[in-house]
Amino acid sequence: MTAPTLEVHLSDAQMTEALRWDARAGLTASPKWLPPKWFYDARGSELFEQITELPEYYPTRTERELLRANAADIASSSGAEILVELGSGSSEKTRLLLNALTEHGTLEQYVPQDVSATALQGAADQISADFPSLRVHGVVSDFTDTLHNLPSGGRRMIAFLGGTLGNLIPAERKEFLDSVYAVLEPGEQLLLGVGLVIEPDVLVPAYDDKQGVTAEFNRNVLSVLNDRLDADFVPERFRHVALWDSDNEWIEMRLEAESDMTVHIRDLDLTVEFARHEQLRTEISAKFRIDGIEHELAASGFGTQKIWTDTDDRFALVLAQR
Ligand code: AVJ
Repeated sequence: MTAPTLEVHLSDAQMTEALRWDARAGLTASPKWLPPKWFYDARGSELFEQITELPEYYPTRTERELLRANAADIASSSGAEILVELGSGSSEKTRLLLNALTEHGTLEQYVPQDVSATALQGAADQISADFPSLRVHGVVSDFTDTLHNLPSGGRRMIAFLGGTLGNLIPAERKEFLDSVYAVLEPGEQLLLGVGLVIEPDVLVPAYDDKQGVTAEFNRNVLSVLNDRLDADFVPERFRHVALWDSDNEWIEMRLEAESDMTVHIRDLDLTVEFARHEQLRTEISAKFRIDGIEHELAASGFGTQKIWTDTDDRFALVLAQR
């Protein structure tokens, strides 16, 4: 086995700089917002792993079952030599794909990418140990600006699983799909995992679990600001809110101030006032319809090769080709 290599495009300093920019923009806006990528420090990544095991959070296990049932089919529809995975996190579900692609005999290299260096290092080490013939090269970066540094020298498939595409608003999704299309060669592929529009009484509890793990995950973004920007948020004074926006067909997570509050973001020299019950938007998680996602892919030039869905139509794997 060769040890995995790790490439860091997002230094700690760049990360802080990006956070400074986002925090200033989002916390001085009305309504206030923060981008979801800041959930994932070591603690946040750990909390997300806990979320994936909650009874209410169906996406991870549904996608895992879809991958398990269809990995061989995906592998034979692909023939990829390099698997690039955006937002790979723990790479747990990817093993199913890696198994099928190595059995299929084509795969040579796995390139997991994530914003969380700790999650990535752990995943890269484990995958390397379990797939000794595979070259593993991890990339620490923001997926929206990683695409320029993609490895080449083999037929590539970019996997973007877990429904993370839904964290982008439609204009950002268009920009993202355009740039994926631009870096791929004709015949190369994109494998998307997307949550589908389902009944709100299944959807909402997935983002508002009984044990309160999602609430803690949500509030963790405030601890990230405290740690990185020397802010003085008291996370426990914010209530977790998850709601289904039926017009936009997305889940929105917010943090609601329980009382009037003054917060200092010392590294930004910024004082932020919260009125009692004021809400800060921390994430959107859009859900898709099959014709909608095909349409978005086509608008960026992709052809849809194949779609797999679970029996309850809660989640879809979509294989698209440039
Ligand atoms: C990792 C972005 C796919 O949107 O379902 C889980 C993140 N947020 N619970 C999602 C999340 C709240 C998750 N993604």
